[in-house]
Amino acid sequence: MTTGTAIRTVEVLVTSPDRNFVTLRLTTEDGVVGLGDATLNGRELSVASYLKDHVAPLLVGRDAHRIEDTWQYLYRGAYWRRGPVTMAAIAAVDVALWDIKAKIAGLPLYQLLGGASRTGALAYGHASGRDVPELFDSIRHHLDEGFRAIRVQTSVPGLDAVYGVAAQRTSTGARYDYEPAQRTVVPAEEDWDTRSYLRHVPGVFEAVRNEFGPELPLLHDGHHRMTPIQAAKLGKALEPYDLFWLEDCTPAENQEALRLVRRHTTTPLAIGEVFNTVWDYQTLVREQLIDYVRSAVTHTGGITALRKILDFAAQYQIKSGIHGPTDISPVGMAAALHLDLAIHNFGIQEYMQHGARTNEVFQQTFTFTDGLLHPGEQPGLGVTYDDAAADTYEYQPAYLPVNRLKDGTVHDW
Ligand code: GCO
Ligand code: MG
Repeated sequence: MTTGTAIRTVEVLVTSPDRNFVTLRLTTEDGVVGLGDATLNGRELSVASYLKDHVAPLLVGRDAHRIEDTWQYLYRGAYWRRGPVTMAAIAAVDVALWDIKAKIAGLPLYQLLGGASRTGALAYGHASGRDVPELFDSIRHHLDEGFRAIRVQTSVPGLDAVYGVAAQRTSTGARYDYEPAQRTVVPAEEDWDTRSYLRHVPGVFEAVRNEFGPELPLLHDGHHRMTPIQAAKLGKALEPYDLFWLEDCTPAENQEALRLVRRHTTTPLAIGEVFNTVWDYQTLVREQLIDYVRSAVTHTGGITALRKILDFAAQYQIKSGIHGPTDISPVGMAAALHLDLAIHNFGIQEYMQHGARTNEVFQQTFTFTDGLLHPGEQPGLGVTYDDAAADTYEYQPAYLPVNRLKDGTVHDW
């Protein structure tokens, strides 16, 4: 090892511009800086502690070039494998090391991953409405912004606030917008009724198709709320509207549930934003029960691990649909964009724009042109962290809501 590439400092940075973010910053003896995203929505401080208390001491003095070895060391060396906290921490280290390696090489990271396989990554935006006219306005607004694929979420009559719909009132009276995590000490509660949802959603997609025509790729997120038979029913009901995908139709833990869904519908299925290793995909990929892998770089152990998952999926013609909500920081998004550009089995990239304060903390080089995202040509990830801006935003407790059925039973959110 040349001493210059040994890791000299390990910093865990917590900031809360528009929301909470945890960032890992590694600096080598030569002064090369690498960033990694360790943000786990609603559990941010546990990853910060994992990194600070248990990982940082292991990194100082290690050769920053040894990415695979460091990954295996942190994964196998912990003995307690997997889980979102561990895998977000490993992801942050992994991405920071890739950032460093690419900077040392003087290349944008995608070049180290094999170079560009396309001119840019097709992105989808989030349109939503409390009723059909509001939804149409939101879709038009996204088309005007340049999006060429749109996720459609809608309110459901009789329910107060539904996941993914902007401008609703939350249980605290605040406006529910693009950011589902609310800055409260105790999670807000929302209400849910799957039968009302199933009755309402197909009509909304019919209206959208009639208004916007057959070409526009449309996506929908079921957000883990259906049983397998309910998901099968929805997939079948949506077939005439030719969805790009139906996401997270059932809770993700039970991979076998997808067999039942698959038997009944040709609506493409996407799953995996809450997964954290390749093992969560074993049955889904081998039995070809899904069409898109939804994992984030940030929650799946980084570029090293997600690349392996996507290569496994590629053998079965399953494509990527990397998770990109606002709770993935610009560092995690940049990592996703480099991967999107390089892999062969790219499908689509989720793109929820960050707010102005976040963009002030994280200076970025990505571009969004004609519906396509591109990570830019700066060596490394193309993101720098502005300490002065970040330090003005202290961590604030914020949680995703909890769902209850009408009779008070807790339901998947
Ligand atoms: C999506 C996701 C997110 C999650 C969020 C939880 O498809 O973008 O479902 O909106 O709810 O990432 O932290
Ligand atoms: Mg989702």
